[in-house]
Amino acid sequence: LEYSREPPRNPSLRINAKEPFNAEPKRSDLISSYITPVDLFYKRNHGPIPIVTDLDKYRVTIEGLIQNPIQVSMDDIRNLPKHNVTATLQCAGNRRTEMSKRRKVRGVGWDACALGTAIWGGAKLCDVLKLVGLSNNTLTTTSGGRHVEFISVDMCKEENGGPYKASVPLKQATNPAADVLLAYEMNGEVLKRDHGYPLRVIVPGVIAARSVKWLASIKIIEEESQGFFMAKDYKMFPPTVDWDNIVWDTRKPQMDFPVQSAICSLEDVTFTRQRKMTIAGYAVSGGGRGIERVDISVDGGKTWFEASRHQKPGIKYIPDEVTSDKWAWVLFKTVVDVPDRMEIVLKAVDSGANVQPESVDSIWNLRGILNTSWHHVHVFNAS
Ligand code: MTE
Ligand code: MO
Repeated sequence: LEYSREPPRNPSLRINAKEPFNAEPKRSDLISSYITPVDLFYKRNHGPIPIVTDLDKYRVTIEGLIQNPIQVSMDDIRNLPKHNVTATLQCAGNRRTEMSKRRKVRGVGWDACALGTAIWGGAKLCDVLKLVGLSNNTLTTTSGGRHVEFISVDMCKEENGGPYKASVPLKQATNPAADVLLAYEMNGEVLKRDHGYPLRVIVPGVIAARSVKWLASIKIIEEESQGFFMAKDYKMFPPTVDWDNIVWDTRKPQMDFPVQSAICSLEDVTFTRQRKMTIAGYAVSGGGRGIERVDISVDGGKTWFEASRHQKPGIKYIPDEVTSDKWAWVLFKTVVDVPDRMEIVLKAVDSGANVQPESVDSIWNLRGILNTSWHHVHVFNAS
């Protein structure tokens, strides 16, 4: 695979793997704004970044278990109603490094910044699928299609040089309220190559592995995509399953991500000379479940208080309101006194009253996905 034509990147990113390029922003950079600037948005790839040069010739094929397959151009997509959806994308591997410290897992190591929030602009997939005669909220096509597969143009080692693939249920793809997009803009700008230029899928509330970049075709299929990243990766196994006894078919592909939070104003071990300190970070949950509460402890988890949280100014959480921030994180902040030493612990609660698990042990899995355990930071006062 050829890595000589990669796009320019912000040098402040922390590189976790060079080829394919995998990088995340510094913790303090991640929470410096509610909307993550494109150059600071984490980048997660499985091959070289494709180059699409001739937009006039670019077509997305829509085929499979439907009556009339078609090809749509970029103009066709732009002519559909445009929607802006504020959504947090989170890699399932976020906080993997921490999980691996407990017991070794396989995969690219990530700190706590393999996520970001952007305003994605594009057409709703449900509107695109109307072009092939599928109406909203379709469960199955007349020829038995129940899933929508997205196929890219990039080349991945895991697919033996073939393209990256993933799928979502047809019911979700044709549901206007699910806000699944074919996005051509990120934060009001033309999508950058790193993030899927010219067109990518955005599946809000779902692990970002399903938001396929550099979209080439859409296929209506019977069962979930058999692509590597659906069938042999990104599945949540119990701690007892290891590489010698794994049976991939026994689990469903992971879709929604669970409630997550992390402290980003501090490193895991922090030395300070100050008497007051800001604790700030993010909390986010999948499936459109908003954040209900962010709990902080400064005594290792014995006592807790609630941190103030803020969403995008002017936006309130309105259930079922398409343009609300139900797909996006909240940022939180609190100021505390600093004793000689303290152990800060963080956990969030979502609108479904789901709470993060206390320790990594109960959720450890061999691929190191979905580490949502309580985040701990140790502070030592050197004054
Ligand atoms: N789409 C393609 N075509 N190729 C990829 O390697 N990686 C997936 C997803 N879509 C991937 C892809 C994964 S695992 C993640 S976490 C997100 O893209 C990362 O999106 P980003 O690089 O825009 O942050
Ligand atoms: Mo990912």
